[in-house]
Amino acid sequence: MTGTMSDFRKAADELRNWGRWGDDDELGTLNFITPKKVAEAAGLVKRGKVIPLGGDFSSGGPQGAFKFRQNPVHVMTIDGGDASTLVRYGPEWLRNAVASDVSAFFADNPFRFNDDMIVMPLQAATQWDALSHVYYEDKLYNGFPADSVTSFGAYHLGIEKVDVKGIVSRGVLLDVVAHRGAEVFCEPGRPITPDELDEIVTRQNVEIRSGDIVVVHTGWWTCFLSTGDGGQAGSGLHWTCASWLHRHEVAAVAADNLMVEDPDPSNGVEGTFLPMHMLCLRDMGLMLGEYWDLGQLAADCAADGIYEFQLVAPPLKVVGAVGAPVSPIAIK
Ligand code: UVW
Repeated sequence: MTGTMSDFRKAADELRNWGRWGDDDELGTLNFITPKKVAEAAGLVKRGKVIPLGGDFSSGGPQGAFKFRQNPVHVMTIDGGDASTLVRYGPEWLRNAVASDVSAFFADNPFRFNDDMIVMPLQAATQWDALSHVYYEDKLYNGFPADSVTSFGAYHLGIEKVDVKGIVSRGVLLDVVAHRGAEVFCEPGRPITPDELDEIVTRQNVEIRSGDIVVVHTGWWTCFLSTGDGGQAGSGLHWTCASWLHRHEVAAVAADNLMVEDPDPSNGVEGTFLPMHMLCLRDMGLMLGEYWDLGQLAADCAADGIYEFQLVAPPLKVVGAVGAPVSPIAIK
C-alpha cells in the first residue's frame, strides 16, 4: 500500500492550485466558499439544534504522547480572594499599598473579578492547520517562499488571513465508524480510501458539493475520552484522498483524530512523512482540522438521517500563526 515518490509527484502536479485564484491568493480552497454557499449553509438550519465539535483545552488534553507538544497550562492570575488575602498575608509593602488603594476599593464595592492566562501550543487540541503549517522543497502554498515563515511568525498564509471566510460553510459528516460497523473506533491498519469515501456518500445518501467542509468521523476522539491515550494511532484518510477532495472542490477537511490522514508510514509514500498534509496544505491550499469531537454529531446524524449542516468554525485570529484553536459548531 506504500506509494512511491513518483506517484506523489504525479498527484501533486494534478491537484496543485497555485495561481488558480491569483498569484497573491492566501485562502486556497476556501475560495470555493462563495456568498451563495454561505447562504445555502444557513438554509440547512431547520431545528435550531447546536452541536459543539470542540474538545476541552485542559491539562487532560491529547498532547504529550509525542513529546514535542504539551497540553495547555492554565494559570489563575487574579481570583476573588486576592484582595482580602493580600491585605492579610502579603508582604508589608504590598499590604500597605493594597490597604491604601485596592482594599479600600473592594471594601465599599461589591464588584469582584477573576483573571487567568494560558500557555499552550496552538496545536494543543481542536485546531485548524494554517496553509503555512506544512511545506516541502522550500515552497509554501501558491509558491510563497518557506522563509516567509520566520521567528516573528508567518508573513504569508498565517491563520489570521482566513478571517474573511469565517470559516462558515455547508458541513457534511462522513461517518466511517458507522460504515465499518465499528463499536466506537476505527482500529489502526485500515486507512480510509477514496473508494470508501464514495461508499459512505452513497450509504448516507448525501452529496458532496463545491465549497463543502467534509468532516470525517473515525471515533478517535471518543476513544481518547475513554482511555486518555493521546498516542493511540487509529486509522485516517489514505493520502490518495487528497485527489478525491480536489475532485469534489472541497473547501476544507476535518477529522476527530490527531492528523486527519492515516498515521502509518507503510500506508503513506516511501521516503516521506504525512504526504496528505504536503498535498493538501502546500499544493492544494486546503486546510486540515484536527482533534474535532464528532461523537455527538455522528449520533445526531444517525438519528435523523441528515448528514449536512451549517458549520461555523472560525479559528482564533492569532497573527502570523501556523495553526490555531477553534471551537467549531454544527447547526441543524
Ligand atoms: C504535523 O503535521 C507536524 O502536525 P499536525 O498533525 O498537527 O498537522
